[in-house]
Amino acid sequence: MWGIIATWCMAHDGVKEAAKILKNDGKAGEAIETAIKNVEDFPFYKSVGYGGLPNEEMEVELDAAYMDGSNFDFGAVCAIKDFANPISVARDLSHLNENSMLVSEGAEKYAHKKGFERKNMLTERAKIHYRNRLKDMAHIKEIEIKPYSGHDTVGMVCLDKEENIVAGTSTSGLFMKKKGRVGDSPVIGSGLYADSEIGGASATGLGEDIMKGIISYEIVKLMESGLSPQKACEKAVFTFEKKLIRKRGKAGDISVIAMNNKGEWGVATNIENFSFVAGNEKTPVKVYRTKRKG
Ligand code: SD4
Repeated sequence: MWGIIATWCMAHDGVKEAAKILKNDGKAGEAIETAIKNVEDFPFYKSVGYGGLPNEEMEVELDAAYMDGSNFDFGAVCAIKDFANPISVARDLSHLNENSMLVSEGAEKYAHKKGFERKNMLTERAKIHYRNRLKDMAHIKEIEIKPYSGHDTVGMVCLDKEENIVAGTSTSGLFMKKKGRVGDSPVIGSGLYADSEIGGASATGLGEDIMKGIISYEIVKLMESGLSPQKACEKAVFTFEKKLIRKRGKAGDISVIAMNNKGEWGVATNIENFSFVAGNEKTPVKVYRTKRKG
């Protein structure tokens, strides 16, 4: 059985490409990198790669991570600038035993040395969004930082025919974030987790809250205890949301996807509208739209 699931409908074309690879006996790692690069390369997605919305200082700082559930290879880049495909750098780093998570200049130096494609990731369109936001902000006292709704982080879980599970993420993080801010997406256990003996999970939403719940790891552990991917996603999101509200009076946006090593998938969200793309050997890849249930 092969299968793939990804956050947000923007992942559709990339997931289709990945599904072809998986169908033709390709590996989960290759499939996920291909799919995420497709999203990173498209200029109109505002929260990932080229065209991603900038930080307070009008710089596009990107986060990405890659985890191979068969051998626990893990690599991540945080706040990397001027490279076309952060996911590829993260995947390359994942083969290292040490130094596999690099930030800003360190990540850029590594990517440059390894010959990854350099690119100015700030588009004219993103500059317009930035300037408009500055104008809006002139009218409010405090900077309000919100994930750019509807077009968010790409998170993916992929299962190949050899039962390897790989998870990956890529994001420009929150629009107008502070320089150097890192969210959940490149953080193991939070933005993503994969264990081929069980399954994988990934999250999108307010990174600061997602990290407090180590939510992707939690989902994989719940699947290990026998829960279906769907039940595991629901339990992780809603139990943690309740806890956040108990402790802090509020909870940020949290949406999650998961797939087990049989190709069964699950999703849960605490927001009004969440879209995802999924498919497996038996069910063709398509976009699904879901709502908060719980
Ligand atoms: C972050 N979780 O940087 C990412 C952003 C995101 O929906 O997923 N937005 O916090």
